[in-house]
Amino acid sequence: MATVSAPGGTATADAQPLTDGFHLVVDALKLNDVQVIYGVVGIPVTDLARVAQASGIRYIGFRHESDAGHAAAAAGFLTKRPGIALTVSAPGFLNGLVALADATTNCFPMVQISGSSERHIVDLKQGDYEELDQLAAAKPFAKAAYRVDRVEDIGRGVARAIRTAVSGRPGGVYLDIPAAVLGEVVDAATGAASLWRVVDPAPRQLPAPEAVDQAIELLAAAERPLAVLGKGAAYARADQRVREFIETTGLPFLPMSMAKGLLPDDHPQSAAAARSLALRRADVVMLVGARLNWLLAHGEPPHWNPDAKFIQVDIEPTELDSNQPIAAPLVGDIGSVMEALVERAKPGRIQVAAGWRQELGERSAHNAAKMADHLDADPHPMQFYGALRAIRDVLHEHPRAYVVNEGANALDFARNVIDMQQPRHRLDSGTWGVMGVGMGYAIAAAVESGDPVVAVEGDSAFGFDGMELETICRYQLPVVVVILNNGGVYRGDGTNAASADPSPTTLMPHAHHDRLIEAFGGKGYHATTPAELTTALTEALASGGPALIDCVIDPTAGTESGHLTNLNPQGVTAPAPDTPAKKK
Ligand code: ADP
Ligand code: TPW
Repeated sequence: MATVSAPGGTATADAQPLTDGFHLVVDALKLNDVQVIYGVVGIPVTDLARVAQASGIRYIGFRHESDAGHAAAAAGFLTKRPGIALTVSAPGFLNGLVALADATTNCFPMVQISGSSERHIVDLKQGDYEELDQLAAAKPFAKAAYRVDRVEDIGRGVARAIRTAVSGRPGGVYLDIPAAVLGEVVDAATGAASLWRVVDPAPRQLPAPEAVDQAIELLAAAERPLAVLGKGAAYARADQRVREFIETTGLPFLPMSMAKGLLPDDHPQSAAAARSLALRRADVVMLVGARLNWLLAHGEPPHWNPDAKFIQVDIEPTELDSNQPIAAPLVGDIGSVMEALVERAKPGRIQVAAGWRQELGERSAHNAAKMADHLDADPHPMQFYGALRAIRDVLHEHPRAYVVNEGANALDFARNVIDMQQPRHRLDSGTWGVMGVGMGYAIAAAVESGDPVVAVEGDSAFGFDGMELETICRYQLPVVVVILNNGGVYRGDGTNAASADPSPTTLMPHAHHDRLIEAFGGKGYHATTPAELTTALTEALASGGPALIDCVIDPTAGTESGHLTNLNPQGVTAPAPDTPAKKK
């Protein structure tokens, strides 16, 4: 049998040029502009990564499939094209599934391509190497799941996966390719003819003019209007149109965490520093690519004005009315909707009363002054605020830098302190509040942009994917990981009243995470004061190479679950929480 060793197939003496499933998958991805694959190799996909590299696609090899999947998801968010994750059968596939589900939850487009074992053995449960009905397993967790059963369907499967991932509400798509299909050999011309390039994978979806007018009416009649910008608005890459609408109307706006920077955080219309007041008082709220889910208290009092009327701009019609009545549905893609709003709102039609602007402005100034007091205090041991002020100030010198952020307190504090000036430059735990996205997101941001990345991590959060430091070093990525190390899940000062073992929230006290990166040739720093942190971060960013700063935070700093303490259920027999250790 002819061997197939080069993309597009090779010819033997007088035979037809041949190709195989591996090459066809790669050719189909290339045809659809895929430039990077994030994955972990093994049977049966190792050659797929090799063929991809030989074709010019970049393959980034991870240490765990979750991290590769999170990287693909972040790449999807950052580029508006589906990120590609590659996994091996059964366990590798399942490891990747968390990220696929998370991408779907976050509305990020990605495709998890996984090899799988022999179909006929799997289907009769005969006990194959890494046997699992992966298609069935993926379905509940993905926007869609497809399997390619014949080599001639590879082009169709890739096209379908790409279109499904990015069209409408974006999400995670699973594409199952059994080993036998990857290894199947066909003649190269037939193979090439079976591939196609997806035309306009995420077509514009225009809103109906009367729906636009209805929303304008509502905004025009409002006394205290407010726009809430979500990560869907950041994803939509309609930056100018969003800005034009907000600025021509003068609407106060609140950015959700991953929409920070869509308009700069220091924009005069930002109501972020008066968030609670804005939610409680607004009478007409325009949601732009933001769901009324738990992150927005489901639109309910007492957080929200009980009489608030909602306008919702979203590409997904079934999202509307999921929590509150939507008085003005605006279904369409954000770019088209914003364009229509600007076109149809006559200049001056929407006005924001000076009193409302003043009310928000005064509360913002008051809250900013309170925050400044915290930031300016310089207690020892270091608190979250001191560390974050140092990080914020260094980042002001690096406007191109991406910020990745996870943890509980580390997330809550950093979200408020670190201001963003650029759209899509902040990636965080997202809709599910997932720990362990940090390294994958940081790697994707660095790979996709070439710009520096600062990952601000709780020490527990970092532990979920810390081995990817090796990946960061192997690819020499400009990633600086800052660990806000208070020695615990949440706080680090818990003693255990129930057992001689460490308390459930305790992590190793005095851990030197900086030594981990040194094992792989990266630069480690240990900082115990904001000044040391400033020096370390400045130097690390200047070097352009991989670095980790272990930033020692007071173990008593922070609260259980950060801002979400109230979500911990309190049963009748709730055990005593970990008690803070007595100071010696
Ligand atoms: P946040 O967490 O920032 O509030 P969500 O993830 O809850 O944001 O909401 C994002 C919303 O944006 C989703 O409902 C999704 O359907 C929507 N969306 C995503 N892309 C687009 C787009 N291009 N146009 C319109 N809506 C979009
Ligand atoms: C995949 C539960 C939420 S926050 C957190 C955990 C384990 C870590 C908090 O400690 P950290 O931050 O990172 O040190 P800080 O600043 O408060 O000290 N598993 C997954 N996701 C979640 N959200 C959890 C567990 C959790």
